[in-house]
Amino acid sequence: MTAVRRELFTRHPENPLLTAEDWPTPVNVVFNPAAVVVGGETVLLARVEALTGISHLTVARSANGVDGWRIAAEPLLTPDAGIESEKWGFEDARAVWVDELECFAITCTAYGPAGPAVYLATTKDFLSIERRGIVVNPEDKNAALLPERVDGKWILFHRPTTGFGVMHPHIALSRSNDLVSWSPPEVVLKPRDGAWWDSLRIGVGPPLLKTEHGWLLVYHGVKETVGGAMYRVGLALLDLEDPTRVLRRGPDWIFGPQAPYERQGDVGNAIFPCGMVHDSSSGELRLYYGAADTSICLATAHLDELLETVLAA
Ligand code: BMA
Repeated sequence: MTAVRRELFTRHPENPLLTAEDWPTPVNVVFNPAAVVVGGETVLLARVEALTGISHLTVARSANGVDGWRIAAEPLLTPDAGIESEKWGFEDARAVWVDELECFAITCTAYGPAGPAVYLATTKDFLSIERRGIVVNPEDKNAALLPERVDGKWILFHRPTTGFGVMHPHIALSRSNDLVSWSPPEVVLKPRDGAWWDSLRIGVGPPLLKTEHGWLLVYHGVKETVGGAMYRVGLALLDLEDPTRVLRRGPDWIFGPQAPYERQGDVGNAIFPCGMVHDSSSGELRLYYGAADTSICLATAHLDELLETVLAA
């Protein structure tokens, strides 16, 4: 009997949920959204690539997180004409509710001539935003803040791509007392070697989820192939008190490009998750991801199954 290889996430039958066609103005693509729940509604903060090639971040809201999306008339975060370090746009937001601050922290990439940098903004409602500016200098991206302090400090996961010997960029974390100045990066998770699915570079997906077993890390891993890069998704579990300690790392990817809308697009074979909503009453996880740098898609899983899988690693 042939073993049936089953992915942990199930694609929503209505995928792709959002494309450029759904936008009120002409745009090239919409992808890689942050995802949170605000007042019972699902709020996505989508990366919108305009017909200039430059991206901004715009909110889409839906009562059920699947359809009936209402797209904001104006971007929430768009490059300011006078600021060099964001002149090529804002990309790939992650958002997390922070009890202590009584607001959501949005981490995204600000892109300018010096390279991509980690940018922080805060909001209470995704209607208006407070710009806090660049918190980690280029080249760095794929950032997510933990929702609470660990050992008295804020923890920011990010992915530096410069520095001596960084050929295969890894996931790092920095610590801060004030969300302004951050400690030098400490290594958390490195790409695996050789032919592994996550051998070229890796980065945090959605903000990490606190569970009784540790911080659940859903990350993207890239493999270089003769056909181009393949972006897939994997799991790791980090120690709650010392998140540089990797308790478990799944060997297999748990979600990879299969559907036509993931295989083909501006950048084919890319699954890039930036938002995950956890329904604590049902245990359901809704993973919102960019498909082929072209559309916004949804896949669901159960937290118990993910934990079971990663704990067995
Ligand atoms: C990464 C980021 C993402 C993008 C992905 C695939 O480096 O720039 O925004 O979705 O590549 O192109």
